Amino acid sequence: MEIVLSVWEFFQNNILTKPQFFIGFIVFVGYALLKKPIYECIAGFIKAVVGYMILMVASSGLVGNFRPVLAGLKDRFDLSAAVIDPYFGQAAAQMSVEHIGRSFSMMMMVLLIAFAINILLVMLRRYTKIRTLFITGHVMVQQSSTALWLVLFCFPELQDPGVVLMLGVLLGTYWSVASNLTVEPVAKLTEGGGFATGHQQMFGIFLVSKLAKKIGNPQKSLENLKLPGFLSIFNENVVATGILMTFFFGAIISILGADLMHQIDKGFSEKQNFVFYIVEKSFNFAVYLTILQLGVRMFVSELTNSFQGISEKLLPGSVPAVDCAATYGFGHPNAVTFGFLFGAFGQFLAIIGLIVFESPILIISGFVPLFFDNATFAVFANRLGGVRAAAIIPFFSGMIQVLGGGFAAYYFTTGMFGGWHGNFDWDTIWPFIGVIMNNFQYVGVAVVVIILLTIPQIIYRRNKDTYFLIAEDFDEYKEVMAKKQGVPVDKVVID
Ligand code: ASC
Repeated sequence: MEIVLSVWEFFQNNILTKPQFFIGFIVFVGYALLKKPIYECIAGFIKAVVGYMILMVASSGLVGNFRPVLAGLKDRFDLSAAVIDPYFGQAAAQMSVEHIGRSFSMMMMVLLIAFAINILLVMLRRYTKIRTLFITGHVMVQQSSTALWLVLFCFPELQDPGVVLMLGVLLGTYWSVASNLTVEPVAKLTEGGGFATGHQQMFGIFLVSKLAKKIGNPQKSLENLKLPGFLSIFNENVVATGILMTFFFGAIISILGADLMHQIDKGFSEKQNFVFYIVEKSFNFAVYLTILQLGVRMFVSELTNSFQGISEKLLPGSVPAVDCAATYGFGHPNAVTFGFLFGAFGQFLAIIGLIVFESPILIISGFVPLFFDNATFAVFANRLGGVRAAAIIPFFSGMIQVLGGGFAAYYFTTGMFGGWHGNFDWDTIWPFIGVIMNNFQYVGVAVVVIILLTIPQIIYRRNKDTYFLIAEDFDEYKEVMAKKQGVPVDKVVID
C-alpha cells in the first residue's frame, strides 16, 4: 500500500499537476501505442513539453506584464476588493478551507477521483455520450480547490471521505460534460483539429457558438475586414496589438502616474522615460502573444497526432480537452486582442457600476479571466458572427464576470480572503451549482449531477448520425453534411 501511495505521490507532484509533463507523457504513451520507434516517441515528448513550456512562458509573461497595472489601480483608488482570477481564487479557497480548520490536502484526492470519473464516463461513452478527457493539469488543481471550498461551505458537517467522494463525482461530471460541449465548436473552428477545450469557460464557448450567429454576420469577420488607407496597418497582428495596447495601457498608466508605477513596478527604472515605459509594456503584449502561438502550435500538433494511439487503443473515440489558448492559432490573430479589449470595457463598466451602486463587495479585474476567457470567446464569435459578435460577446462577458464573480465572492465568503476564481464558468454555472447545493443539500447535488449528465444525451439525440463522427473523422463528417445539404464537399457550410 505504501508503495502505491508513494508512486501516486510522485505521479501527482511531477506529472499530473505539471501540465507540460502531463501532456508530454500522454504524447509519449500515444506514440508508443501507435508503435512508433522509441526515438520518435522521445522526440514527440520533447516537442510537446517544450511547446507547452513556451506557452507557459507566454501566459506568465502576459500575466506578469499586466499585474502591476492592476495592482496600481487597486492602490490608486484605495480599493479593498476581491480579485477575480483563478490564482487569487485558489489562494482564497485554500485560506477559507483552513480558516474553518479543515485540511486543504483533500484537494488532490478530489482531483484524482474527478479524473477517474472522467475516464470512466469516456469508457462508458456508448451510454454517457462523453467524448472528452480533461487534461489541463493546472486548471484541474485550481478548480478542485475552489470546488472543495464550495462543498465545505454548503456541507460544513460532512466528513473528509464524504467530501472527497461527493465532490470527485460532481467535478468529474462537470469536466466531462463541459469539455464535451466544446467538441463541435472547436472541431468546426479548427477544421477537425482533433482536440476540445478543457479550461475555465467551456459552457461559455458553447453559449458563444449558439449566440454569435444571431448577433452578427460571419461574412463581416476580421479576416474580411478591408480597412481603408492608413487603417490597413491594423490588418497586421503585431501592429494592431502594439497600437491598441499602447492606447489602452497608455490611458490607464497615465491615470496612475509615473510615481506610483515606479513604486509598484520594479521593471520601471528611474532612468527610463515614462512614454517609453508605456510603449515597452504595450509592445510586450504583442511579444507574448506571438510566443504563445508558437508554443501552442508545437504542442497541439504533437498531441493531436499522438492521441490517435490513445483513442484507438486505450480510450476508444476520445478527444483530449486542452488549454483554451490552443484555439488561438485557428482564428484571426487580431480576434484575441479584440476580445481582451472589449472584455476590459465590459469589466470596467461593471466595476464602476458596483462602486456607484455601493455594492457590499468590490471587484478588481484579474488578468486570466479578462484575457483568456474573452479572447477565446472572440475567436469563436468572429468565425460565426464576425466583428460585431467578437466585440459584443466579450463586452457582455466582461460584465457577467464582474457581477457573477462579485456575487460568488460575497455569497461564498472568499471575498474575505481577497479573491474568487473569476473565470466565466465560475461566475455563472458554478455559483448557480453552489446556491442549489446550499439550499437543497444532497438532493441539490444529485439534481445537478443528473442535469449535467442529461446534457450530452440531448446533444446526441439532436445529431445522432454525426455526433461521434465529428470528433473522430472530420473529413467524413464534412461529406455527410455535404450530402445532407445537397452540395459538393467544397461548398458545404459548417456553422
Ligand atoms: C488559466 C490559468 C492560466 C491560464 C493559461 C492560459 O486559467 O490558470 O495560467 O489560464 O492556462 O493559457
